Amino acid sequence: MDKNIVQKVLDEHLVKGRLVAGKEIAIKVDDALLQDATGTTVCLVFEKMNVSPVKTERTVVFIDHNTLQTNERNRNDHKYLQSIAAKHGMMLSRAGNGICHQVFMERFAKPGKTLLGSDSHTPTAGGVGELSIGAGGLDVARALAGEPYYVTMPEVVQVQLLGELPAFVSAKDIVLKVLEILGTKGGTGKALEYTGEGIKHLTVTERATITNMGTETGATMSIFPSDEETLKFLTAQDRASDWQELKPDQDARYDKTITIFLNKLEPLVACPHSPGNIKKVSELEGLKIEQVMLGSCTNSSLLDMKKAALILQGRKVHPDVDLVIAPGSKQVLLHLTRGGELEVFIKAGARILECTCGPCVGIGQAPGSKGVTLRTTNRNFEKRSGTADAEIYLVSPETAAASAIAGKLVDPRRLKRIWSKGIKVFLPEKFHIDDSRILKPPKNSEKVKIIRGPTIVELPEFPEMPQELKTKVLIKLGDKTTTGHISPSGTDIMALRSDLPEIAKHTFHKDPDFYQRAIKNKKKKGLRGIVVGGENYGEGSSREHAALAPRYLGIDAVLVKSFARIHLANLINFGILPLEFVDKADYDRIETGNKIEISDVRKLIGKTEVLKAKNVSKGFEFEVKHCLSSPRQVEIVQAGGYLNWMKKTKK
Ligand code: MIC
Ligand code: SF4
Repeated sequence: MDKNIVQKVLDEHLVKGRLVAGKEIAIKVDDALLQDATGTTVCLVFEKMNVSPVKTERTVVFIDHNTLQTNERNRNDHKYLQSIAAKHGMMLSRAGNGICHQVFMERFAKPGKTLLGSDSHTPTAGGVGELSIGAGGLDVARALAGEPYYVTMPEVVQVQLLGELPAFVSAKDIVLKVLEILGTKGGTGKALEYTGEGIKHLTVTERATITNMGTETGATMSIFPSDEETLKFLTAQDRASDWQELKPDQDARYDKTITIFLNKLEPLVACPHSPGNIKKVSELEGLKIEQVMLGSCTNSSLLDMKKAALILQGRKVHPDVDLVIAPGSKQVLLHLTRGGELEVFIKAGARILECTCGPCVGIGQAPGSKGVTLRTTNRNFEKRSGTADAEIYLVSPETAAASAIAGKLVDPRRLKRIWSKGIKVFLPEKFHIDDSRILKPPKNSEKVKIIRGPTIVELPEFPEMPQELKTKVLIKLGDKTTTGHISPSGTDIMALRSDLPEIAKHTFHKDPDFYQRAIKNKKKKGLRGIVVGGENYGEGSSREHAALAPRYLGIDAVLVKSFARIHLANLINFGILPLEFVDKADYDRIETGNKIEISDVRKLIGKTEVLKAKNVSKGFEFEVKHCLSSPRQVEIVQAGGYLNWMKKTKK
């Protein structure tokens, strides 16, 4: 049978199951990516598995998120990660070397391989043709221990790109169009495979912008073919030998096709507070802005930076605007230095930041109250910038640069007055290669001592699932609750990722009483907690603290209208029962404080999907279904989480 790219790569890596959409499969993981904010938990879990060295072919730990070091915590994490990487055979990219997805694309991604990363934007490497998936830290730890990755076989959606982009419309606008079509839920359970003659006009880094932000549709992965362009990029990175051709067979079938006519696209913008809230830039022109940020794993490549530099050349950033620029990697920064673009930025009045995630996730450069910030990043969730009432608009580098000069949102096509055919920038035939900030594990790893500062706290043990579910609704949330709502980002709180008791205090931070309420409930004998939510609960980041912290606070179940993929896996891995309403109207009949019970739940989840729940406080019964899609997942939740299950099954 003729296969598409997703089927080809998965078939080659299949360990269990059949490639039937909706069914659980297990695949071999070739490469793994960790970043510091999620990586400490990956490593704490990995240590409990008693395996060494890691079994993946190539594993890279990146220090790119928590790098402000406003107290000892960040640096303690870095030292722990550096020593544990050396101990167990992982590479480590030091702070300042670049953002994980950008550096992985430059120096590691290989067409046809599989990559699992403890960061939701891991699919970025799909721009090079590596089949890459973002996952919770526990799943990544298991991959390091040599276990296959279990995932639901996605439907494969062909995204056909036809024609060529008009002047001043860019790859970011393509993926914003995909978001307009699919929304932030439409990609759930799907893989987005890009095809069509329009692809050949896109460089690898432009493709990576598209695969990066496919995550915002909820898609499991996004992937491009590996072709001449890919070979050109890998050759320029001195990695031509990593290339292999990867394309769909002639009569490959897809579950669905989306066609985008590139010639018809125009600059788009994702408005607050969702990446799916897409409008045309031309409709919003004139919106006053106070900050522009160029960077993040979506748009920090050399190509993006060069385009912005060309627009800014000889011009000044508007006096009311802060333009902050974070190049994606040291490699990018070096080229900007040599090519003179850095000077252009400085003369234009930009503020140059370190090559890290930074403002993208609220680590520095928070806007003022009600501030409007225009960013080339991928997420604009409420509060993500660090300012509660700020508004983030997501745009292309062209729109960002043109607007920084104007002091308001402008359609970059206005620049056709200067460049009638648009701007063209070229990538070097050979990139400057310097991997000296990527540390390789030493040969004598037995001598390496793991540096465990006092802020690196062991994970606690969790109890098994009780026979009966007896819970109180500790919080009721609406649609699109992101993992950021559950466990926030930003400098102060992300610094607590290796200290569960501390970070747990910030769970559901919008409700300042939540923590105390949960602690009080936890002390009551025989009563546990339940969280009630709406559609796409847990969208956004892969951070497992959004499951781990509620678990620590005595939450046994989460009952929602629907779940986002990675968060659902995290709940199961940490032993929280994921439940969905059978009739979504029942959501309206439940309030915070209600007591919800399910009799004999532990036994029943192994027998039936639909369960009878009782709202004891209001005296009615309703149906829920559990979201455990295999006997293995049932056993994991019954055991109280993967680590308990592992101990039981490996005895
Ligand atoms: C994000 O973009 O939200 C993050 C920060 O990179 C997260 C990971 C984390 O929370 O540490 C992600 O995308 O998974
Ligand atoms: Fe870093 Fe932002 Fe990319 Fe997350 S989305 S990896 S915070 S740059």
